[in-house]
Amino acid sequence: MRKKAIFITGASGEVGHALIKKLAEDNNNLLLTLDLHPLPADIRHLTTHIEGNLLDNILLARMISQYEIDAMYHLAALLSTSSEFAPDMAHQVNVEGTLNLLKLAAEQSQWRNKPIQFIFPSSIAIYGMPEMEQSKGLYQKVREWEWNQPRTMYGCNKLYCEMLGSYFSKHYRQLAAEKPVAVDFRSVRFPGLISAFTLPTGGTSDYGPEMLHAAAQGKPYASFAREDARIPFMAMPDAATALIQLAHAPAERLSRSVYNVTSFSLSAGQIRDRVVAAFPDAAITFQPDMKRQAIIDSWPADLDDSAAYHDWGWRPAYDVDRAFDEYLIPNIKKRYGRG
Ligand code: AKB
Repeated sequence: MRKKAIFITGASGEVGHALIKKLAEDNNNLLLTLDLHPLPADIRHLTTHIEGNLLDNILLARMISQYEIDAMYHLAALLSTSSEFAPDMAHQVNVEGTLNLLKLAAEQSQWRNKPIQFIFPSSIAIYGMPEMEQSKGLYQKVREWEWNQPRTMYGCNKLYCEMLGSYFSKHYRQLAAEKPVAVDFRSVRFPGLISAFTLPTGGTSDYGPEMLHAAAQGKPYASFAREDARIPFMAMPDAATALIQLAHAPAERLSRSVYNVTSFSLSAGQIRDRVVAAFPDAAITFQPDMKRQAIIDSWPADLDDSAAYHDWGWRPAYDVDRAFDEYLIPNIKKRYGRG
């Protein structure tokens, strides 16, 4: 008899860390995780972990022979800066990996005559605003269907996979004699994420969390983003909540397959001010990398997440004050022994 499980890819990453903790709060959830890397020690006991590649079909087949997967949270991805340095690999991981899992979810939905849930984190990187002064300044809160012209490999990968997911949930095998049971694909577009417990690698919104963690460790930090660079952000616990809340939303309430979610919009200078207020000895300077800055400039200053609010009651628990004063600063101080 196969064991029922919730499957999480990219489990060793930042979102995986927060999501595993949150899902494990419910004892009924049996978690099965996959990543190229081992899990951080503090969450190892919460899940059955497989170290492996999501492009390894033999490994996936073996997994399916042992587990009945009800939901997949497909987090594995190369982030935006890393993807620019390794675009072929980004396409393999971000697109081929997703397609592989969508096919698996479709096959399992058919076998079990029941839609498998496929929860997919997308990103503000799917937006691309060509002329910062003319578009980013004018269009503050961007809606889901606007400015879908990414300028990064990662943004292209995410946008295409949103479309693939939607295709698998609506039209996959549409010409077959009998249309098979479809995958239940749902996606959120995340802003930059900030965690008190983990640091991102290879993203372009990393200057926010890097600034904060460096200051807490008493290390100087030179931001690769300009002081006035502005994008939306969200505290990591809200990212895990958004994924789970969307997974639990009744299907009939959902008017879209992809939703913006966000919390607060800050410039790099405003993040610096909050960091300095908490760590007065912080040595933060701005030494913009114009190439990475151009990517930041192409992302919207803020997101309109009203569709998520209307359809499934999305509201971040952490606005900017709660995020810094109640979650980030106290936990980071504890983490680095700063009082
Ligand atoms: C990145 O910077 O690549 C990510 C993202 C915005 O999706 N944090």
